[in-house]
Amino acid sequence: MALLHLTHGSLDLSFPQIMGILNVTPDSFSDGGSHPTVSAAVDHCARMIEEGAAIIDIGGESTRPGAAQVTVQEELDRVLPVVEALRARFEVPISLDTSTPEVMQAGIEAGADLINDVRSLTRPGALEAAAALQVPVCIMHMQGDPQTMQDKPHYENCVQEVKESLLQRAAQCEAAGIKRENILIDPGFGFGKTVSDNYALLKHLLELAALPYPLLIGLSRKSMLGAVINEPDPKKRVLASAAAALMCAERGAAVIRVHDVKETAQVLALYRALQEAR
Ligand code: 9MG
Repeated sequence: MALLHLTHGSLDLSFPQIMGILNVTPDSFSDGGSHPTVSAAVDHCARMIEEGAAIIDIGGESTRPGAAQVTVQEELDRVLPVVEALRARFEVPISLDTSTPEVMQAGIEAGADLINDVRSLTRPGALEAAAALQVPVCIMHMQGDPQTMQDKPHYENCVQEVKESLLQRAAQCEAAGIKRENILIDPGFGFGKTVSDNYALLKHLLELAALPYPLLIGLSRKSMLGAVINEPDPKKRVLASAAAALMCAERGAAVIRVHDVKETAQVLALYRALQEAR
């Protein structure tokens, strides 16, 4: 049984686990500004835990193309009170969606368990901070940076290049002192990828799941879904998100990062029933 050891409990990765998204940003692409107070944010987490989230991912910086830049202090002011309040009320594992070393340090001290960095610990000081903290990290593939990544993504072979890039970055993390059992990898759906790149990655996800690191996946409400179902409003992509989560579970995802926990838990219950059928 693959277990991810965390300060607050552990995650059994032998079956896909749900990571519930909590954006404490005013401008996130699908739920920006939904939680105006700390207490509203914690109530939303309570609902996600009740619905089946095994871990909560808290982020204070939007990575939407064109999103406003935040200062370190702004990010700390958004994230820390929620981490503290959530930790005071629940034992649930908490993930920090951040690229900022100061937020990693303060967030882990406030009770978070894992670092989820879409920039793969490339900001100055991030790799060293994560290694010193000795907590699990999720490193994600992105071509370019959030401001420009969707301008002209280009690959000769997206699946191969994403795989090689993740393996190379994971090796650098290990060389910096992060334990192999503390590294998760993520192909970064929508981060510097065309719609067809994203579907190639989804189709060949098993190749990434075969690598020696658990696979975390985020495609909840993303535009790759909207492009196929012709739905411009992210909030109306719930059914497509749940279906995509099921596809990821079937292709070896260990953690699935979602907005819609209840619907995802339902499809994963079906998946479990199928897995356990004789
Ligand atoms: C913060 N964030 C937004 N999308 C994401 C994704 O696909 N994966 C991970 N790990 N984090 C994400």
